[in-house]
Amino acid sequence: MKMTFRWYGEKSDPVSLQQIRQIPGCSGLMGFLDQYAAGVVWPKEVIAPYVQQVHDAGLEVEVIESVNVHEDIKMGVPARDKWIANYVETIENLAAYGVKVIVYNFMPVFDWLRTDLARVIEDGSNVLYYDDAELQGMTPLDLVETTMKNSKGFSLPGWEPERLKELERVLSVYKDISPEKLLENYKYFLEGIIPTCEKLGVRMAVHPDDPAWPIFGLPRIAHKAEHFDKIISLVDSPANALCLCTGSLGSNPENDLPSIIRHFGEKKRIACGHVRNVKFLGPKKFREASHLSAEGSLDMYEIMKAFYDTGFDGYIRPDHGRMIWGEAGRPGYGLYDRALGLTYLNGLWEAIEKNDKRGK
Ligand SMILES: [Mn+2]
Repeated sequence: MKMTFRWYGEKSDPVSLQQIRQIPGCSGLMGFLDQYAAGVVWPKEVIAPYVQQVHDAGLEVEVIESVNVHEDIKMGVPARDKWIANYVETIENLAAYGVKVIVYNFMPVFDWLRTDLARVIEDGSNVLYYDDAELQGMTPLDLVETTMKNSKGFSLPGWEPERLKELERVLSVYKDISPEKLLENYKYFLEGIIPTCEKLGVRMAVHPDDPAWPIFGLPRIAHKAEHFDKIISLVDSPANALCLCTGSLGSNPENDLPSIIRHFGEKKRIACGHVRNVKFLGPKKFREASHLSAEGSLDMYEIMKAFYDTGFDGYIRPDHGRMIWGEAGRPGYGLYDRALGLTYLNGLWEAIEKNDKRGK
């Protein structure tokens, strides 16, 4: 297992590479180039200096996140072939600089979603928060405006302004797209990219829907074990893998994380993990928490043990943290609480590994 840390790049992340380098037991990044809209080819001329900069800081960058899938691909319209060709080119360009895992999602229109980006909790810190009841009175456009207003000037992955221009038109197209149809479009996309991944030794890692249920009546097909069984069989290849995000899947208490990890871990279809905790507050209502088991609703020991027991040798990173110690930063992506989370997860792993090697 390699422990990593998400970084948004020099221009849009207040956290520096040197700070990340100083977190004990962190081997590298899950990196990101945020200047590109979905569908645009990530050029080698930009990837090369980015990777060099990370290496110069003493870190690896074998995972890249948020290579977003163009809406035309998800909607299955004829223009998708062009976007798939672009996607293939981005995979080739990333692979040329040592990238081994690409994280993406197949959520229509909306990426991850919260109704409050800075909910103050008992310890005085603030966290991301979701209450489905609050969403009921909102239109998708209301939600976008609120999220933009509360993002403190940082762009949020999946909420890039250029993606929002055509929001209403796109929402109306999705009225005629069933989950089955979306899955067909997904298969078409995978058939277009997986042969290249296999050739280059790259694994695609699909991120679960977040939260783990449909929103605004849009089809969503990646938020429970049965969904991922279907997804990995669309194209049956080790390159068609999962990014097991415990916080996203864990937003629904019906998702038993350790058993889901064991199920897909045994099939060797988990390429990477985002590991964090959430605290259930009611039906379709949760807030985020520190990584510690005791402070949320998920059992982080059992989660890490499931990874360990299935021989997981991919990448893990802490995920969203609280905003603590007066830090100002991108909601969920401050340095401090994620660094605490990382060392905690490393501590769990060390204990699990040593116990195992002693035959306990
Ligand atoms: Mn995640």
